[in-house]
Amino acid sequence: MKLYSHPFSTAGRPVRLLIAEHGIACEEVLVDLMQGAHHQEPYASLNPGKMVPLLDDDGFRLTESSAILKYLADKYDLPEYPKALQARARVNEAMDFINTQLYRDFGYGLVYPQLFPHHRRRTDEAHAACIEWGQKGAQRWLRVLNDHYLGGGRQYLCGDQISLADYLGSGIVSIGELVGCDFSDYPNLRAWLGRMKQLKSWASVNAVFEGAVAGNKGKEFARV
Ligand SMILES: N[C@@H](CCC(=O)N[C@@H](CS)C(=O)NCC(=O)O)C(=O)O
Repeated sequence: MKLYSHPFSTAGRPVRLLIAEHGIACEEVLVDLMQGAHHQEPYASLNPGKMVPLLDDDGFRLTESSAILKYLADKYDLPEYPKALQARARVNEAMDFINTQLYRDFGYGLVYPQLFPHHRRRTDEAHAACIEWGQKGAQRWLRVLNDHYLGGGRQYLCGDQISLADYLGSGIVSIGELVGCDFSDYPNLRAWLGRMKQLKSWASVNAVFEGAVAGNKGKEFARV
């Protein structure tokens, strides 16, 4: 089995974390996003969407981090994706919430436009409006995570057991650290992220990402 990804990738880090935590035999293939390798052959033909991650399980190719996490959990019978109907529905619910509501405003509205030149809007006004919109939306969705998903003393997004939603969620929430978010307004979320960072593989999986966080320290950004 091969995982095509990049160590910095928001969508790749949750998959790499799950693989590392469970010691799943999987070769990591670097797709050098910084050099545009995802737009070139041979990768462009493997994934017409030209994004990472991509899992190749003996010729069965799968994109979308959420689908890859679920596939691995089913294949290796991992407890992070419960089989009971309603428990599984809760995990799916949280993953969809994170991947749509939260990621859209937090990642694509607030964080990425401040970091990546190709996310810059055409005019300064349009750019500022995008960031303001993303910031407001992100605050709303982070509040839901903090008060609802992680309210009532819950340790993880779907209760007291870690699930795939925590893997996906910690990959996406942590991108706020690239623009200096410390999540002090969201104490349950902050504690949960700290809990995820205690996983034995977090540091090794996220080393490149944490390097980028350190490199942005002290810079001015709009944050939540
Ligand atoms: N919905 C996809 C998103 C994948 C994605 O956004 N990948 C980014 C890296 S985190 C990428 O490949 N970006 C390349 C580009 O934007 O050109 C998933 O969850 O797998």
